[in-house]
Amino acid sequence: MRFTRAIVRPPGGNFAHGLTSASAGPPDLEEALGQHRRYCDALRGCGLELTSLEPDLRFPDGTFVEDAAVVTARGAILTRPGAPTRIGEIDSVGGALDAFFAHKLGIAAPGTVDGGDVCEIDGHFLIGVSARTNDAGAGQLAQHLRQLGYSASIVDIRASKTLLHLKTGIAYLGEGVGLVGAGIERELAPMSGFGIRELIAVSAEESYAANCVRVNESVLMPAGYPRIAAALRERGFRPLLLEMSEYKKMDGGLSCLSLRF
Ligand code: CIR
Repeated sequence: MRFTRAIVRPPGGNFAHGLTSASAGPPDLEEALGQHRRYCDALRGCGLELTSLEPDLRFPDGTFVEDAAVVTARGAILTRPGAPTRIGEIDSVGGALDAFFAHKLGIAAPGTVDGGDVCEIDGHFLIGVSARTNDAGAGQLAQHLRQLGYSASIVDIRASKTLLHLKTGIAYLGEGVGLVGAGIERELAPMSGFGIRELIAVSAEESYAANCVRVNESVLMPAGYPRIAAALRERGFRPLLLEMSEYKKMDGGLSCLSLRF
């Protein structure tokens, strides 16, 4: 799918108060803002027009806009994030989506969904049940997606202690090629059923690079993972490297900093 727009939100002054399981120390706000600016420049360089939301100090994790919605070519679905501190993030993201989508679907209690648990593979949506997305939420989302004319399947990743979200461990890059992190191949075996012709294995040392995003002709990927960058180049992809160190400290992957459509 060709993207023309994205929604982003720079981190606010209390970014360091967000949720994290990493023990890498607090993020440096100035550094994080610089990395965010370069991320936005990269999206613009791929031809996208950006809507940038104001930081909101009520939501220190609000920069991870991808978790608040699932946006497809045929419609947008507001999520209901699984972390109680993040549920209110959907209001401003929903407001921004109103400019582009006439109708939005939603996830109702007791369902929870984080957008980071949703991976599109050419019109098929893989939905991860995780610590954030529950069975009820995944079921509602699958129904909404089917209503929009897509297919969807649910994969339980709760046994994997290393994955916050499904897309922490997988990415679909287009042309039948995906990335899959080490040690979760079994959980993600269903991926091979949906037109995937090659799954590139990401080693444990480069596991953070399993979260990449294909944006038009480029693949945005975190800097510092040379083997995956080389594997992408070998296959004719154009990796665009972005420093993500401050977001990694907050358990954030590269994909979660934007909603692309
Ligand atoms: C959280 O724990 O919710 C945030 N600190 C990180 C969310 C990252 N989201 C994503 O990878 N989709």
